[in-house]
Amino acid sequence: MTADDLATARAEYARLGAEIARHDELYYREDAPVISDAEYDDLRRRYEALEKAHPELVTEKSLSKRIGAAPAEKFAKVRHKVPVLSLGNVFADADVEDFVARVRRFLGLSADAPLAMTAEPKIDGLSCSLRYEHGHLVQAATRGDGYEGEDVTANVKTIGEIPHVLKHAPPAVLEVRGEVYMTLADFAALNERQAKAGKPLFANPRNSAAGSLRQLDPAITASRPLHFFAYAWGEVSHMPAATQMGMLEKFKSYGFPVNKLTTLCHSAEELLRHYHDIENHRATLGYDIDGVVYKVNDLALQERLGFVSRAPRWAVAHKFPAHQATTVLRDIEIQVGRTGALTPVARLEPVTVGGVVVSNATLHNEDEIARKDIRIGDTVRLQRAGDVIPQILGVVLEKRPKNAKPYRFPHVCPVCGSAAIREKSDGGTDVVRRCTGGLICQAQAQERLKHFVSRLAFDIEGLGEKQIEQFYAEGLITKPDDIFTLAARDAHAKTKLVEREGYGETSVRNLFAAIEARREIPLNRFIFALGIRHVGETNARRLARHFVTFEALRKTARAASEGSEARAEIDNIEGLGAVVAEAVADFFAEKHNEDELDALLKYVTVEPMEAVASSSPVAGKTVVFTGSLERMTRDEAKAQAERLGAKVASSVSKNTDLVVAGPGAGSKLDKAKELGVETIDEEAWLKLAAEARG
Ligand code: 9MJ
Repeated sequence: MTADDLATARAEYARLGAEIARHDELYYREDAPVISDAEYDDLRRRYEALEKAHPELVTEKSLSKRIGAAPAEKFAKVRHKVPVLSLGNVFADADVEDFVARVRRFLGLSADAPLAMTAEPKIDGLSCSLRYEHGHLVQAATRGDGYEGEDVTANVKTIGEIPHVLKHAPPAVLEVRGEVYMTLADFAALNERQAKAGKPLFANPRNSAAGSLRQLDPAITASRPLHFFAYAWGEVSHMPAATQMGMLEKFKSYGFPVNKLTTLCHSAEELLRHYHDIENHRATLGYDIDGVVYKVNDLALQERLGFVSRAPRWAVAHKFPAHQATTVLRDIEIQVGRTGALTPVARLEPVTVGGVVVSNATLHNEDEIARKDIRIGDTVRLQRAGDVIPQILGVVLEKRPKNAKPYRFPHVCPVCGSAAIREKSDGGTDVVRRCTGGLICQAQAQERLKHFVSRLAFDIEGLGEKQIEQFYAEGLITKPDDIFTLAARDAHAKTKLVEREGYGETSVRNLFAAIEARREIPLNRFIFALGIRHVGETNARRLARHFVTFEALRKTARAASEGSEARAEIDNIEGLGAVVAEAVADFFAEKHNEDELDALLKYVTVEPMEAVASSSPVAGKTVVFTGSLERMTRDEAKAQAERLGAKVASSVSKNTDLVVAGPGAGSKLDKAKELGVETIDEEAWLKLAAEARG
């Protein structure tokens, strides 16, 4: 080799190195790659080939030598020890009165008994859970799906307002939760910098806070001015206060910012007064809030109130009114969903509503279009509240063009041509028109696959809606089990995945690894993934907790014909009921669903539901309450039993383990005696519950 050859190689090596570094920067730091994975892999290959041919080129500065040259591809997952709560929303003043009345009713408080509640501004940022051990920040995680978030410790440590070490003797273990946010001024300045650098702009302060925190490079987070307000907690080794207000004061003493506008109120009237006060000051705060959160102040009462699904009964978010605008309806398109529902979607002349450009809105169903007499070409009034899909409120009749035609809702599926019908039931005619094509309808099949891989179901990284559409169109994935044979088929395929537009070796490898990782899946996710009607995340969890294994659920569901014991068993699971029981039975009665399950279970292992980790003597038992209770309301008793890991049923059967009978108990008590089921009174129940709590 001549000196010239070596000089050429050296120049090429330097050029490639710089180019790869630039693409790393674009990909990892700016979230804006400009080349495909395949092109990137090719650059890397050429770089490595040069190193092999000319080892003398390699220096300490070479990409292959740089420790941590390629940042971690994604954040590690963090399982929240205590799930992060979500809040129920209300919009109207009357709903706030209902909330307070509901709390009083649940606790059995009279209208004049004192009940203190906090009212806190609802910060529109990104919720975050900070774990401190012996006063030191050891982990920070995003909310994620509430059960599992992302480890953003390094990034959070760059936020000046978040203490690394706490003051004033905090509990040994303390998880502080709150909102990371960006001020309006900093948001405007950041967007100005983005614009100058020719980079994409952030839509609002919340997105920019999220984008800034979820950076793989903490140096970028550090360059973005983020703030924090503490308002809640997760795991705490011993509670330092007995009220919400007391906890906020403690947080402040430990060194956290807490929101000054939080006040203690004693009635719905006072809550509303404070709400309207905050609403009037909203524009002068300097940061975005989207409502006011009300919380029962006494933590012992919060404990008694408990939860419905993941939302506490003791708190509610009172949202500010939605933003409105008017625009022109260009067209109505029909989308066919997973269950065949035909949903009309309004295609609109794009318009800004509360800072967000809207070009689509939901029209709900055909009755809604008829009732509002919405015609194509009409000028319509539009509303957007929080992060819900924009809605069309009605038509501005004065602006109706002469040629506007009433809309005729299709009676056949626009995708597969099958009849689309409105089911009749005891309650009348369903408002939703559904395609009767089932899985022959490509839209339904595709939507079911999208649901199957979605975040709360199989959650396969790299296999989202876009990829499902692509693979479905090519016939590569047309049913769930195809996902798990994709890698094996690809190994023998004529055209391999890597040769496809948008794919490279890295992304294909990652996709196959992500699929592999999901061959084992928790039961609740698996049930949710099946897309059974009326079985969302919460009901999937209820079924999983009740049946523990998939085999047990399947056996009962198969036997759950109308009027059977098996149907009653599902119906009786707390929170389910007849409609869900019927939907579950219907799903397992369909041969194609059973075939699909058999195919899928060849590749997938469903993990049994973890037993309720509790020393509670009633964990896993089925309890029935009957007669009147004197020390607590029926709702509270049920909630308490569930917290102790028991299942609460509404009727007594041979599956019942324990009946709690108060005065006036009638036929249920008789049945319990007849079946020899253990029966106790309210006093004995309360003793049992106290022992269980330790
Ligand atoms: C916000 N976003 O400001 C809660 N929040 O409490 C306040 N969020 C909350 N509280 C329990 N102030 C769950 C969420």
